[in-house]
Amino acid sequence: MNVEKLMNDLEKRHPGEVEYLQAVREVLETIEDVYNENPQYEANGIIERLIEPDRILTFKVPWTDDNGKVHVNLGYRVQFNGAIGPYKGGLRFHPSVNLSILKFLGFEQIFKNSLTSLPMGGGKGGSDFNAKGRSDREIMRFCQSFMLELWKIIGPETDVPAGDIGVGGKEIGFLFGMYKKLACEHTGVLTGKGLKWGGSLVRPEATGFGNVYFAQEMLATKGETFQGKTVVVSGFGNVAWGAVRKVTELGGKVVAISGPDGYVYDKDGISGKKIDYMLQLRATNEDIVKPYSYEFGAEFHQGKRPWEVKCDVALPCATQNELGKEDALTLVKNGCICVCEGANMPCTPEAIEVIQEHKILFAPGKAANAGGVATSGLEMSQNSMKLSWSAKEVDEKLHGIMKNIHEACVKYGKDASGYVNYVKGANIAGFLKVADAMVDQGII
Ligand code: NDP
Ligand code: 2IT
Repeated sequence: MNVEKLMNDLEKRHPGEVEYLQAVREVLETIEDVYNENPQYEANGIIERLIEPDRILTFKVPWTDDNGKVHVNLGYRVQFNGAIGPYKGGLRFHPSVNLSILKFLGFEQIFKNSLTSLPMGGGKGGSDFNAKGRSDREIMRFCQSFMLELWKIIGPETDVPAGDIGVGGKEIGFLFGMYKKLACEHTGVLTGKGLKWGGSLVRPEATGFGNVYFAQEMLATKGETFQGKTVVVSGFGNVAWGAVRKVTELGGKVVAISGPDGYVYDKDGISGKKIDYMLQLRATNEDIVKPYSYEFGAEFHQGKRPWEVKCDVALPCATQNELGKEDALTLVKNGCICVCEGANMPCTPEAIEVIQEHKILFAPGKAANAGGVATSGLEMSQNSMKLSWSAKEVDEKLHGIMKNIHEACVKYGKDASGYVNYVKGANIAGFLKVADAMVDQGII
């Protein structure tokens, strides 16, 4: 494999798709040795086939607002790789959505889903729709219009979307309702469904819980636990909420959460009803975290990121490239011992370099946030069997999956000095299974 040639060719084909190119480069650089040691991969053109999606559906999404005005958004579904199972991955509704972002997310999803050990291929979709300030009826009409196109290429055995930024239980409900009407069937075509109509217990908190289970395993390699640790979390959405809950349960103290408007510093720790309040904040559709500060008398730092707060553990749970080199240097200076990504690709490559150089524990999202999609996989199993597991059963399975992913990262990522490069470990472990499946299935 010639990484530079592959990257040059990819960049020529897809100029300006920076997030996608960033995600591909990281994988190529870490799997290069394993790839070259297995000549069957080169012989089958595995990497050239893996870095391009199987197909992309692009469509327009016209909808009418409450005043009768017509709006047109763009909708996408990227079906990246289906070697080990139906395409699986979330839908993101956010004004910043474009093909580069969805391709980076779909590409990462291939390895993440492989790591879960469940039979799921990689995919992602979404729209540049902005829900901020929109009424529920407007969101409903948008979701219905979106599904009017999407339903043609999804199905419980072909492609199973779920939530991501801007898509939670409410949107999944509207999307499911429209799919059901169009397909005339009630199946597990989406995950993250309501508990009364096919959803799985623990799915809402699964990404955050899984992230903290993973961090717990990382800390254990150093003989550490969450007990008494100071933790900083970014974001205040689905992932952040679950992470804050689990850290608190394990005896840690979360002192900061953040939104696009800035961060909140609560020296007493975010626990109990303060965590419930995070859900209320999110549900307002305003996307600001500031109101937390007057509700609970905490400090609010306008326009700032939370990484300047001294902490033992950092959990970036908002969005891609939100933690840069300077932030990483600040974390190191303040004695942080573990950075565990809850979001997808929140740390820039330069930040990861700083963290790894200082031999601080670092886990990439594709390993450490896999609990969300893993529990989606468990929801699919329950839907297929037409039964529901208890919260305890799902949580135990989730916990077991996160421990296994950690083990796989250690197996493929530990270097001669004993330091675990989780980025390398996750990429290799995730890649091998998919690559072998592609070899078995022929060049198609
Ligand atoms: P939410 O929509 O609940 O929260 C996301 C938060 O990030 C919002 O506050 C949002 O604010 C902010 N945000 C989004 N895009 C940007 C941007 N470009 N710049 C600055 N802030 C931004 O999403 P989730 O909690 O579901 O997702 C958070 C992260 O976790 C994402 O990276 C997602 O891909 C990842 N993830 C989610 C999983 C899930 O099951 N939901 C599973 C695994 C990973 P605003 O809209 O104002 O920008
Ligand atoms: O990034 C992710 O893994 C998700 N948004 C969850 C995907 C899913 O299918 O549950």
